[in-house]
Amino acid sequence: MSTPAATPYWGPDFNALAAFDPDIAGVVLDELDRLRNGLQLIASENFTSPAVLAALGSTLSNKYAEGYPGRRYYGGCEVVDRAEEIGIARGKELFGADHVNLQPHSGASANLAAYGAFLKPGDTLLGMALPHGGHLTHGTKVSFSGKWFNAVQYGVRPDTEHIDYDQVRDLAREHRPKLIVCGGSAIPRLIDFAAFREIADEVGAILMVDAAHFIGLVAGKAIPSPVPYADVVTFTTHKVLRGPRGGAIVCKAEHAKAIDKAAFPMMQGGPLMHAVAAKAVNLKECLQPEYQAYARQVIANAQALTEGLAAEGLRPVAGGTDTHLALLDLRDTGVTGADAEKRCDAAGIVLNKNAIPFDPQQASIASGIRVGSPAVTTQGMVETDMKSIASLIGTAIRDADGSRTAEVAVGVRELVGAHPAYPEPKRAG
Ligand code: DSN
Repeated sequence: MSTPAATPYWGPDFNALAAFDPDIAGVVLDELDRLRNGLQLIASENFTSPAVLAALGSTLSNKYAEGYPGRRYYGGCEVVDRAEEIGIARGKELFGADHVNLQPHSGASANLAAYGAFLKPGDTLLGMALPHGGHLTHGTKVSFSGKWFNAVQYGVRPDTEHIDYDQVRDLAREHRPKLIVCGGSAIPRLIDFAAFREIADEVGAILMVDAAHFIGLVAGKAIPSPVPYADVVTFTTHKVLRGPRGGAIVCKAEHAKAIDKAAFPMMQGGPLMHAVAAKAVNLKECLQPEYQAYARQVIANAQALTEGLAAEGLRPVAGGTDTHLALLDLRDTGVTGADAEKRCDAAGIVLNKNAIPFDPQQASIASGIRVGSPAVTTQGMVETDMKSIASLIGTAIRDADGSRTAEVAVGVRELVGAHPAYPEPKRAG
């Protein structure tokens, strides 16, 4: 049998994988089945296009390209240079940005690079607390951000569950952070970037926006952009944006050198050039007019889903959503987030338990769930489908003994059957 390395190979070839490694081919097919047969409502997930997947599965994966286009530490980079240059140009155009770095392997890596550009160990950063909707890398004690820096945390107001800008200002005045970060993973409402800019300017801090969750909505011109306000914007490329799994950074020209040096060589070695190329493909997709329609529909769907869930007795945190995600307080139903996640999962509805602000439960149980519309919108679902999904979730959550799981699963199959995420794969035999 020929080894994969000896086989002439130029791109994705599922038959080669199936012939050589049926175990992993089976995993790939089963995961495709899982995606096709369930409702994917994880707010941070989406379905990438075949074009993005083709770039990801290409021989660009073979190339070491430490450095930046035209300034590499390896020979033979003249071809992959083109992928990075094209991607950077598209990113600048899409976001109106001075500078783009497509090399971070992930959102956490992008954040580490941004901190590395501006902070030294022990410096103070002000970020949103994870239990209020922030992110691990915004100063949580278990992450490098809370271990290496003096992390001060703000949250939301108890009455409105919107970001408490008075608290942000008070903490900034008291602690004089070198960097303020806004953004997070469970913030349903728009963030007031101008307010953050004003506070950062008052205390002389760098303003970093972690736009991972909502950068796709910015790319689709469906919500305001943080780029004019922030010194640096970090994001992942695989959420609403719909690109490959990975990270990216855009920043003002004056910070370009510091950001590039922090991404490489401070924080990473060789970039993943297949992922960089896939990011470039995705950025081209985002420049198409259809993408703007997609971004608007993502929000319309999230709002319809939230209204439907409210009608099922689930309380929308912060009163609703302006974005792609909603956080629902389940306490009126008497069901925990963990149980709700399990019951939905049993019927093919994939979502996650999530802490709500001031949650009386521990995070592994949680009083809430988080739902998002990016993936189902990619499938072509619209507001009426969201109402059906809300009703299925309501039924699943209240179904303590599992007697209605099969009925909900039928409803799920009907929806995904009408809007397949990907074509049905051909299985051998
Ligand atoms: N884990 C991601 C999310 O689900 O929001 C954030 O990093």
